[in-house]
Amino acid sequence: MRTDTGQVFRLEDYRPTDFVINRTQLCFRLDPVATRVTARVTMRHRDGAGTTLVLDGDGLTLARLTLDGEDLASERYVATPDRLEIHGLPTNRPFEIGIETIVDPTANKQLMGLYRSNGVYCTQCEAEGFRRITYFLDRPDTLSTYSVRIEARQAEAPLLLSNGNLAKSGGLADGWHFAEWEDPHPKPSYLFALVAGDLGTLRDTFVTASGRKVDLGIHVEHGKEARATYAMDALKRSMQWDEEAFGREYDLDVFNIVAVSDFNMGAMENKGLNVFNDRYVLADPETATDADYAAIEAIVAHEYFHNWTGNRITCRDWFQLCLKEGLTVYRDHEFSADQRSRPVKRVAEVRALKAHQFPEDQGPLAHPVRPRKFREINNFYTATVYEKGSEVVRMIRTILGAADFRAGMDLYFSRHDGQAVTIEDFLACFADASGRDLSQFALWYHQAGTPTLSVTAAWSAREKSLRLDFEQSVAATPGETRKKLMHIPLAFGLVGPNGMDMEWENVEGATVTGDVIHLRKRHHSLVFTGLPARPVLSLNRGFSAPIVLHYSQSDADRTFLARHDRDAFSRWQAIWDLVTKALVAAAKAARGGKAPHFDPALVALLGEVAADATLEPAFRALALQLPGETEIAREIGNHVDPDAIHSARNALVVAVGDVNASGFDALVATLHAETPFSPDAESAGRRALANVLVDYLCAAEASPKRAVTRYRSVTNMTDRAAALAIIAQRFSETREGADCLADFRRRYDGNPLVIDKWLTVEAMIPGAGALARIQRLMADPAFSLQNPNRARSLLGTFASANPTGFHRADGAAYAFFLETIMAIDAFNPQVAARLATALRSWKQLEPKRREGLRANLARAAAKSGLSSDLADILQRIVA
Ligand code: B3K
Ligand code: ZN
Repeated sequence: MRTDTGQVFRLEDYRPTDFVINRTQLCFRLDPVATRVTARVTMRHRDGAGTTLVLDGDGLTLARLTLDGEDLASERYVATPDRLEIHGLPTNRPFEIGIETIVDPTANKQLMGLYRSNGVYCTQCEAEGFRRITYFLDRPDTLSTYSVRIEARQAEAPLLLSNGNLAKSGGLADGWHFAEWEDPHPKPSYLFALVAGDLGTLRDTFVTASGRKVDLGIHVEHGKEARATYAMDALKRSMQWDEEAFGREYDLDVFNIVAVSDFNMGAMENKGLNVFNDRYVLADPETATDADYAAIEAIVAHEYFHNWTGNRITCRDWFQLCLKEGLTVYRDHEFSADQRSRPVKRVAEVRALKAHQFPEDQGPLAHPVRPRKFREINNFYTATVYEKGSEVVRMIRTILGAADFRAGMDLYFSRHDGQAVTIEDFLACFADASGRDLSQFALWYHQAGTPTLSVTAAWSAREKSLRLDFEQSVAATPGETRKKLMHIPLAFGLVGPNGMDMEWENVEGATVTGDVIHLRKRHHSLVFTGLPARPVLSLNRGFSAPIVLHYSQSDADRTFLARHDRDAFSRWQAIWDLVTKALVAAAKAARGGKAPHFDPALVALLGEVAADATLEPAFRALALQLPGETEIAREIGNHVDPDAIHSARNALVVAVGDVNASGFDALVATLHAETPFSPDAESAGRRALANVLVDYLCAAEASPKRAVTRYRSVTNMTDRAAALAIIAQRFSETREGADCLADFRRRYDGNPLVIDKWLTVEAMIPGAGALARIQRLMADPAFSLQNPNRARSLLGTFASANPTGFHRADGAAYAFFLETIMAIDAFNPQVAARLATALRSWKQLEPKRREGLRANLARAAAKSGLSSDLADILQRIVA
C-alpha cells in the first residue's frame, strides 16, 4: 500500500516522457504466490537528450535487469519498490530493457495489479496498477503494442486470456501449458489485461458491418454460463448500435468478457478483454432484478463503447479522464434511451445526477469535470467526471444540433485515432466541424460547482408579452472563489391553455435557437411579444443544462405542467418540484414538533398520475417514487434533522396511499405478474409501478400483509426484493416481517449476489437500532470485509442510504464507521476511500450531529499511516 505522502500532481506540470516504448513483450509464469513476470520493452529516446530512464513501480521486487539481453551492472541502476532508475542508456538507437519481477497474486487484496479472485488470476491496471506488475512508463500517453505469453498449470488454469488475438497455444512439460496473445493496436498500460483460470464459457459471434467475424466469449464460474445470456445479448446489441449511431466497428477477431467476484468497481474496458464485477454479468429472473438487468445492459455497452472512446483514442494524462468517461457515459445513456424508453431513461439519469453529482459539486469534494490537481487519481472516478462529464457532451449536442454533433464526433475519430489527447483536442473537433466558438462553453470542463439560474417572469396582458429576467451565478468551491460566467443552453417552451406550445412573434434579449435560450451573461432580460394568451413557462426541458433553477412557479402552474407539458421529462420535473417543496415544508414542520400537512390537491395529483393510462407504467412509477431522505436533506441544505425528514416523508406516503387506496388497489390487480418473466423495459415498468403502489398501500394500511403475501407468492427477484424492501423499511419488527427477512437469508445462502440484496435491505432498516444490526451482520458467515460488493452493500448502504440509523443522535455510528473503513484501508485503500465519501455532507446536519461527525472526521483524518486514497478524501471533507 502506498501510504500518504501528501504529494500533489498538477495539470500544468505535464511533460512528455523522454523515452518512448514501441513494443512490450510480457511473459507470465503463473503461480499463486510467486508469479514470475518477464518484460522485454523496446524503447528509444525521444530526442536524444539525457540518458537516464525512470520507470514507475509499486510494491515491486526486481529479480533481474538486462539491457539488450546482457545483465546490467548494479551501479547502472537503482531499484526501489516504487521506482527503477537506469543510467547511461543509448540515445541514438532503439534498445531493449529486460525486467524480471516476482509478484504474489494471492496476497494482493488491493485488487490492483495481478490478483486472484476465487482462484482466478486477473488484473486491474487502471489507473496505476500496471506498475504493480512490472516497472514501466505507467502513464496513458505511452502507447505500445503488446505481445503476451502466459504459462500456467493446465489443471489450475485451462483458460488463458490476454488482449488482442490469440497467436499460439500449446502444452509444456510437467502439466503446464501456454498461450500467446498479440494485440496489434498500440495501447497504454492501463488497458493491459490477463485472465487465467478454470471458467465456463458462453460463446457467440458477431459479424461487423464490413464483414469481420468476431468470436465473443463470456467467461463465468462453471455452472453459471446460462446466467450470462442477457449480457451476451446486450453485447451484440451494443456492437450493432455503435455501428449505426456512431459508425464505429469493432477491430479484433475476438472480444472476451470475464466475470470475477472480487472487483473494486463495475467493470474495466481492457482492450479486447473486459473484466467485470460479476454482479454486472450474471442475471436470471430468480436472482436478478429489473434494475440489475438494466445495469448489465448499460455497463456492457459502456465498456464496449470504450473501445473507440478510451482505447483507440485515449487520454494524454489522468486529468483528461472525462475525455473517455464523460463521453462514454453519454454514449451508453443514448444506447439505453434507444433500447428502452427515452423519457424514462432521462428521468432516471437526472435523478441520479441530482442524488450523486449535485451533492459532490456543492460540497467539500467539488472539482471541475477536468480537474487541475489531484493527490490520488483513484479518487477522481467521480460522479462529476462521469455523470456531469456526460451532461457536458449532451449540451454540446444540444448547442450544435444532431448533424454538427455527428460531424464533430466523426472528425474526432478520424483526427485522433491512435492518439492520447486532451479535452482541448476534443472541443476543437466540434468547433472546427461546426464553425462555432466553444470557448465560453469550455468552462463546463474547467470550473467546478453547479450553476444557479434565478428566473422571474412577468406577463403583460395589455402588451401580450412575457418578460423573463435571468440571473446566473456559481457558488465558490474549494480552491475556486471567483467564478466566470457560463454558457447555459436552456431548453424551454411557452405552454398555452390547450397544452400546446405557443408561437411568439418576436423575442429580444438573448439568442434563441429553436427551443433553446443561450444564456451567456450574468443578466438577461428576454421579452417575448405577440403571444395569444398567458403562457405557462416550461424551463430546462429535458434537463438541457445541469443547473439549479430558482423559479417560484405557482403550484397551479406546476400542476398544469404535470398534466399537460408535451415534454415528458418536464411533466416529471413539475411533479418532483411540487413533491419536494411539500416534503421540505413538512420536514421543517416536523422539526418544530408540528404534524405535517399536505395539500389535498397534491395527494390527488399523485393518484391521477398513477392511473393515467396515457403515460407508460415505468414513467408513472418514477413519478410516484418520492425523493429519498438524503435527496430531501440536500434540498433543505442546513440544520438537517434526519428523524424529521423521515417522519415527513412517511406521512406523505401514508396520506397518498390512504386517499388513493381503492384506485391503487384496483391498479395493482391489473398489473399482476407476467409469466414467463421477461426483462424488457415495458414489463419492468409494470412491475415497478405495481411495487411502488404496494408500498403506498402497506404504509396506509399500517400492515405488512400485502407485502408478505407478495413476498411468498412471487416468482421473480424484482417483485420479491421489492416486497422485502417494504417489509424491511416499515415492518421489520413484526413477526411476519422478521420471518421474511430470515427466510430470504436462508433461501439464498450460497448466492453472494443475492446476499448483497439482503445486506442492502437490512442496512436500510431505519432507526437507532441500525448500528447494532450492522455489527451483527458483519459477523454473518456470508459477509466479508475483503469483498468489495459485500462491504459496499452493508457499509456503503448504511452510511449513504439510512440517515436515521447512521446519523443517530448520539453519534455512535460515526466512530464505528470510520474505524471500519480504516480497517479496510489497511488492505484496500480504493474501497475505503470510496466508502468515506458518504460523509461529505456533514456540514448540512443540525449542530449536534454536525459536531459529532466533524470531531470523528478530524480525528480520523489526522491518523498516521492512512493510504493516500483515504487521507485525501478525509482531509478534503473535513477541511
Ligand atoms: N475505466 C474503468 C474504471 C477504472 C477505475 C479505476 N480506479 C471503468 C469504466 O469507467 O468503464
Ligand atoms: Zn468508463
